[in-house]
Amino acid sequence: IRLLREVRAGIQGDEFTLYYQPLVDIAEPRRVTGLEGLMRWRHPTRGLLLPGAFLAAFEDPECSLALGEVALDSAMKQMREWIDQDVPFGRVAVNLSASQFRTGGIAELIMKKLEHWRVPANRLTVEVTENVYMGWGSESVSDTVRALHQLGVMIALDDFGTGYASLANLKQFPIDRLKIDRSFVQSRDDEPIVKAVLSLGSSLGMKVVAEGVETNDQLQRLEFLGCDQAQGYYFARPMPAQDVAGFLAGFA
Ligand code: G
Ligand code: G
Ligand code: MN
Ligand code: NA
Repeated sequence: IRLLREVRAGIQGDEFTLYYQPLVDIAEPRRVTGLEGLMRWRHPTRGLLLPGAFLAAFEDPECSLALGEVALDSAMKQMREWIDQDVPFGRVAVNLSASQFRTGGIAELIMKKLEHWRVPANRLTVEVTENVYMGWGSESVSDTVRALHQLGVMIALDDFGTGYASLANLKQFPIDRLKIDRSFVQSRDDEPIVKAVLSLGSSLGMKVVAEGVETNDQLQRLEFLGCDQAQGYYFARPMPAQDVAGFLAGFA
């Protein structure tokens, strides 16, 4: 409760910002196809905080909405700047929690902000976890996902394999990308799971992203298995926006 109060004050004080981590095509040429925006809190006394320190705020109805707006605004403002400067960032993915998604009007909010920042919808990806899909019996959530998808916003299913999505859900809703949770990517014992997700993705026409790739060895395996994209410390840690243009220029 104290946390929520501090988060609200931090939003007022402009203390929240996005860091960006690249997503890379595994097949040659290894291009950066997009960035995931990850929230950071420049806390006045505790330094730079990761979402783990304020996860509860993403599930509080009021705070989560405000944080979602911060994330969408800062991502789109940044995309506008990069577009104007010809920075080849591809797309930017914004994470939305179940709570942010359940609150009605998120599709309208996103449309409004795309218009305001003059960012084409196909530059935006929305990442949702499987928990969002628990509400997918409910009309509003599926309508929202469909509306976004129809606009051209890409829908990515985050942390895939760790949550509650049923295979029926997967087929029923317009999901463009599956992101394999890093726990599976990093454990050699879990390679059968990685293979299963890749085969599921390929039969359902979804590209698959491996998260948490830290070593060349992991990358080689993923390439051999036919995984589409990778994200992880092997390529880059999440970085502040001002480092992105330099990173992209040096990436080859
Ligand atoms: O760096 P990392 O610690 O950034 O992120 C930890 C977790 O927090 C991840 O599961 C990520 O999806 C989540 N997360 C990061 N930024 C946001 C955000 O802006 N909104 C929501 N809802 N979750 C986020
Ligand atoms: O949205 P999601 O749950 O996928 O959040 C990604 C989280 O994973 C963030 O906390 C991010 O900082 C973290 N992350 C990204 N790449 C790596 C990696 O290579 N290794 C580890 N351990 N964590 C990573
Ligand atoms: Mn994510
Ligand atoms: Na993830």
